[in-house]
Amino acid sequence: ETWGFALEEIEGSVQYEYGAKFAELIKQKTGGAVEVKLYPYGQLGGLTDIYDQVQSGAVQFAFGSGFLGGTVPESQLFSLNFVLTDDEKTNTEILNAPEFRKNDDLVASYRDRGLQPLAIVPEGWQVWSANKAVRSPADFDGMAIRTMDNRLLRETYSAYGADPTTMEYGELFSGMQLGQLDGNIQPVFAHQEMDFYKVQDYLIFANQAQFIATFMANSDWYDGLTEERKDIIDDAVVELVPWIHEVQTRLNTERLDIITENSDIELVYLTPEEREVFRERSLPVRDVFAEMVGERGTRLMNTLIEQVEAASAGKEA
Ligand code: 6CS
Repeated sequence: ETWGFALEEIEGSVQYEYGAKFAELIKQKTGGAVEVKLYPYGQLGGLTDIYDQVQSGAVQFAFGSGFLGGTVPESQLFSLNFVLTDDEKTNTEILNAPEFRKNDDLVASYRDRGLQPLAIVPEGWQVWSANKAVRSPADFDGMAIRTMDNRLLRETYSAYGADPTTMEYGELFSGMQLGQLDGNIQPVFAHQEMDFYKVQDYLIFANQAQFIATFMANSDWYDGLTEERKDIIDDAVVELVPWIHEVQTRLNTERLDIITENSDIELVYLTPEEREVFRERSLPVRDVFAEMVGERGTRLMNTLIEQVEAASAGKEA
């Protein structure tokens, strides 16, 4: 038996590493009865084609991130800036605790669209790239920055003073090279493996948000699995939470070294005061989210905010 797993990223990426380890665990736990076949980005078309294929059951699993907003509007929750803590490990734990990962509102939002969410996978901080140093909203003025295709990101970057532009992942390199785009937003590993850093002069670390993807299955297919198989998948997903956190932090660190060794790109780290200006600008976008998704999605956002507050209080105590 073979299960197909569509990735939004190429070989060597965080999603690929996750997929490869998931395949290994599934093979082991099913005694070799199940092979998981990975389809890296590009093999099944563009990003939204991936979501169509998991919805139709052409593949059993997929990752969905920023472009998933058109399919599962509530998933734009993971595009909100300055909602999670400043600690990546804590965020990974909050998002994958049963209280959130198995939250009724979260699960229902995906299941309404034929999808079963299985895990929430942070892949590293979203880092800006540009041809100038950006430290304030004034620096973003007139900048065509590429965002993934969802309204929440467009509203966020408009609030930051930029001109958000959407473009498919695979077209970004030439978009920047040809000057159609002035800036981009990616985790470090992606700036490196997609060669984006070669056509940009600055990497700007604002720690405004992490890149977060949902690992999901076709819900009809999932419902038809035996309890034993569902447990096998759940066990693998739980094992992968700390594992992928280690992998993504290591990959992002190593890739930053590759970038700095192979280019003259300048690294800019925002000060707490500079970050605060963007944080304040991001707050009204929470209301945009609430208005877009209605009661259920708003309740989910509030649940997440409460869990973040509880985790932060716990750390301080
Ligand atoms: O920017 C994008 O479109 C893509 N970036 C990453 C790091 N993963 C998938 C996503 O679609």
